[in-house]
Amino acid sequence: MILSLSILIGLSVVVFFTTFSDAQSESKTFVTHSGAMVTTTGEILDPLYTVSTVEFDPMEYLRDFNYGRVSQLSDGTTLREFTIIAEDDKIMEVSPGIFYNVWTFNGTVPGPTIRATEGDIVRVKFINNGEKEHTMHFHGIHPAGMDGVFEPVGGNGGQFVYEFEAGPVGVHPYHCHVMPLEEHIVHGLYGVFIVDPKEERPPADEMVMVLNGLDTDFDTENNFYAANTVPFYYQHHPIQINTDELIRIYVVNMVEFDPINNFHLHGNLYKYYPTGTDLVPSFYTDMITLSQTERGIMEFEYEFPGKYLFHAHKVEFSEKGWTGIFLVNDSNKKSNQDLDYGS
Ligand SMILES: [Cu+2]
Repeated sequence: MILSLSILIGLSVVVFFTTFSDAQSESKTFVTHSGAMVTTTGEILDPLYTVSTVEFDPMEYLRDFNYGRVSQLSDGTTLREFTIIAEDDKIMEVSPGIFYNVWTFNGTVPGPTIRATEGDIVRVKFINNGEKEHTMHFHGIHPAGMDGVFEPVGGNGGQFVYEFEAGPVGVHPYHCHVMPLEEHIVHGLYGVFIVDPKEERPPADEMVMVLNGLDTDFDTENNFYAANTVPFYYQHHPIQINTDELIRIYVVNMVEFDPINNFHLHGNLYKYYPTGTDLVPSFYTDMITLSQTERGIMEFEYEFPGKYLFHAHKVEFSEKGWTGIFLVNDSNKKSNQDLDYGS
């Protein structure tokens, strides 16, 4: 197969071809827009030869929970069945003019948020329609053979069924675990797995935020950061919430290359449950720090209506996209249209 090697990153990067073979481990040399020379073994796809592009709506993803196809086993246990399809040939315009080769679970980055109750049986039919080998590695408790590490699933239709009991209670990442791991993760093969306690948490406006980075020039440094993939999305499309309503955020840090990330909320503090495994919060704070795959549950209510920022307090990350706004509507007013939230 002849690989077409070309520009992936819009007009900002010039690519010098060093190979036209399918020897994917060979280095390719780039000159970045700032003039630096970088060498990479990263995958390069030519958008002109890519059949499909990814459409991703971060607002829809935010509150979208996939509970699977539900049935009962003979002993009364709840069975939740999911089908997850991996692909690695899609292009997404992650920021205006910036086209990136995303590797996807069910067509998006992050993949779907999989949700079950502790003790349910989770059965995931995994289909690899990519070119490369991929797996699904769930964080949590399960048998070794279900760990998605030593059983790589071949591309072009390879299949594997992951089955395990959901647990422990909390919020966990899942991701591909094929080497080179950072390449498979940074291209987007990850998602969130929520295990609810049998006695449900109090009702809340629930949302998922995956903190991620995009290395669009393959130099093992991120060029963009985001909550839910699209830089600055929630700044330009504020998340509408209500005063005196419990907000619960399942937050997972999937940023590669940088050792830490963090989450700062303005005008408020939140209760924080690390990994979500305890029903009693460990912290009451406006700032948490997260290393790779660290995650937890945040809970808060706003007393006062208005616009409030949330963002990485690591300023480099917020200035490169990891920032957003909560637009808090006044629950006590019938219409919030006339409210002046400032500019
Ligand atoms: Cu993979």
